[in-house]
Amino acid sequence: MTEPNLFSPYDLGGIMLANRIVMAPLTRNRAGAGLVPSPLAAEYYGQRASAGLIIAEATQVSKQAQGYQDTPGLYTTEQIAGWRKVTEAVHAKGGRIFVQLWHVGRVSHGDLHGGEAPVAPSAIRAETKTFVNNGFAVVSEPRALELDEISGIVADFRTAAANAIDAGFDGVELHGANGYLLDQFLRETANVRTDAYGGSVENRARLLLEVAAAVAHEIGAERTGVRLSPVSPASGIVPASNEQPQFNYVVEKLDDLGIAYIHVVEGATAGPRDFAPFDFDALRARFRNSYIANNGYDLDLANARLAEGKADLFAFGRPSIANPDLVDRLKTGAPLAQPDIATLYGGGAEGYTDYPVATSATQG
Ligand code: 8OZ
Repeated sequence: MTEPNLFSPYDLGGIMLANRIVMAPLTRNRAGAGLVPSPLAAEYYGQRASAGLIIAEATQVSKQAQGYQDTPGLYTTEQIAGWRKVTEAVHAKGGRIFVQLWHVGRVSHGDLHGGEAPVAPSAIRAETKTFVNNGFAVVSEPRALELDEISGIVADFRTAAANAIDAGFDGVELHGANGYLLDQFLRETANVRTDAYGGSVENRARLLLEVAAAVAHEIGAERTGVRLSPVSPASGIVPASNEQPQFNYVVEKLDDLGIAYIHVVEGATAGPRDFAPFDFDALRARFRNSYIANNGYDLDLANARLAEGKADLFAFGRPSIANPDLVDRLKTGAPLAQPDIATLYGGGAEGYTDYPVATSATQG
């Protein structure tokens, strides 16, 4: 038998994927009124259903979880109904789709919260901007979450995961990356708490692990994944000096929970892979289920890492935007289109559902 490659089927803990190519979660800021995914979202994800797995864009678990204008939610009946159209479009084409659940924490603006401060592990403002009122704005000063508020955040993730299954998703990915709430708790540069949720490797990991356990209990560990970005400076997070022991511990504990996968941004998100020293193989070695690798992969690097057993699945972000037929293009060697930066965030069909396939002969 020939060795598996990027185009070989894959058994993701009982969910059969047609290939090893994953559409990474991508924020597009096109939700409609009530932060409901629009009918265009169903068309957009349906067009990309030949990926082995789609991970739908970061989606709020609550109103408090929002940090940007027009990003979708999964906490109202209308949002669930909107997402159901998306999952039906993908499943009708034989695809599989998870959704990424997030709480942005401090990466937010008071204008999204009736003038109230966004919440964070500690009252430390991130050096970053967000997109609100049709423009970029410096994020607001956050307030530290009270200890008795934390169980409510865990419950919001659990409810949103149940809603995701109700909406027809095959599973959920918890956004533990890119400087958002769960990542903020992991970092001694954003979390200076002195209670059970800060002050040590174990304590900083507690919220992420409680959320993962609650979601795995609610929908099944085999339908639960977690995204991590150990050295990424995304959204103003400052990687600390202790990332390796912190993330080794997190992954050991996620392995104990038996979740389906970890999805690791290797290097700086959408930036250099060698941004900072970090042993990603040490995470892989600590995790028995699937490892989704992300950041700057091309076909050759992905196949090389697959052959070495360093990863099982490969998530492509920007290439998935401009190439609805990414799988075919990688297979045939057709050139990859580049996304139009001007239409990445917000707007309608332009730069969203109007990217063409390479040739009509390869349309599925
Ligand atoms: C780009 C713009 C807004 C949000 C991430 C969810 O970096 C995001 C995001 C990306 O994970």
